Amino acid sequence: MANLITALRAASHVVVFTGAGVSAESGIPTFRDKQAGLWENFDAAELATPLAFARDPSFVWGWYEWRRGLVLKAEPNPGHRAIAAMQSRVPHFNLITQNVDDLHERGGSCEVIHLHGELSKPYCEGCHLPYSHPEAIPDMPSGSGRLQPPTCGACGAKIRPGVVWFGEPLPKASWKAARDAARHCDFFICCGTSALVQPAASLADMAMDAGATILQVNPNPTDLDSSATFTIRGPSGIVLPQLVADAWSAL
Ligand code: BJW
Ligand code: ZN
Repeated sequence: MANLITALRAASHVVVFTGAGVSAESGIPTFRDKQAGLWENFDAAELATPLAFARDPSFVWGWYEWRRGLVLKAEPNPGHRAIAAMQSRVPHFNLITQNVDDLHERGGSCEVIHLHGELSKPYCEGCHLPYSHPEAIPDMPSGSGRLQPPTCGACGAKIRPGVVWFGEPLPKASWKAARDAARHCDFFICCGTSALVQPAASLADMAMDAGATILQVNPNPTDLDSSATFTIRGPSGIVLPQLVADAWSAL
């Protein structure tokens, strides 16, 4: 642990790479958790595909609206805040997230690199025009969980969630920014992700190849266990604030 703190303090470029586990303590289910209520018999990975939306748009749109409602009511947790605090303590910092919520931003982080899109940025599947959600928190879809997606005012096509589904490319600019950050950092923190989904998970390998120290924070084992320089087994809402306190409170 002393070596870890020494390396973190000495780092000139820190990258934090987050996944769904960071928002778990805010009440947002992780991707590979069992889904709740109406969606409990569905695998999230099967709903997050272009094919699922094409086959049953109102079911998939209902699922995303339910999740958007959860996020709107959720608050950032101490893990989000610790990451924001880190940003002001290191010379060069990047936050890369796979999460589609805005809890990092609401927790005080800025210039967040979103690799898998954002729930708050739906767009037209036909002409790609952005769509603005109504202000109000969506009512939980009742009964079947279905909600008809809105249609585009310009071309009439369906509005789709502003997220990256399986089989779709990551947003070019975000992916480039993330790769550049991973290849140039000297300390890479991988937090709350199963590190199963590509190409995002390859960022840790890029950082490793560039010689960075890799710290993993996760209560459960992952494929990164064998290659990370350090692993702290625990929830990010506890581990990250402690890490910031240990590294910088005495400065
Ligand atoms: C805690 C905690 C606490 C719990 N504290 N931790 C190479 C090999 C094999 C397959 C592929 C490959 N390259 C590409 C693929 C295919 C595919 C893929 O990776 N499949 C895998 C399943 C194998 N990838 C893609 O399709 C990607 N696109 C692509 O490659 O395009 C190529 C292309 C190029 C050009 C033209 C066309 C195509 C796109 C991937 C998009 C992923 N999208 C999703 C859905 C987003 C929308 C939505 O949210 O609905 O993104 S899938 C889902 O997984 C979501 C997440 O961001 C992502 C990662 O999940 P994450 O965050 O790691 O969550 P979990 O649930 O897996 O893990 C949570 C972790 O938290 C656990 O470890 C817990 O222990 C931990 N935890 N509590 C800290 N308190
Ligand atoms: Zn349109």
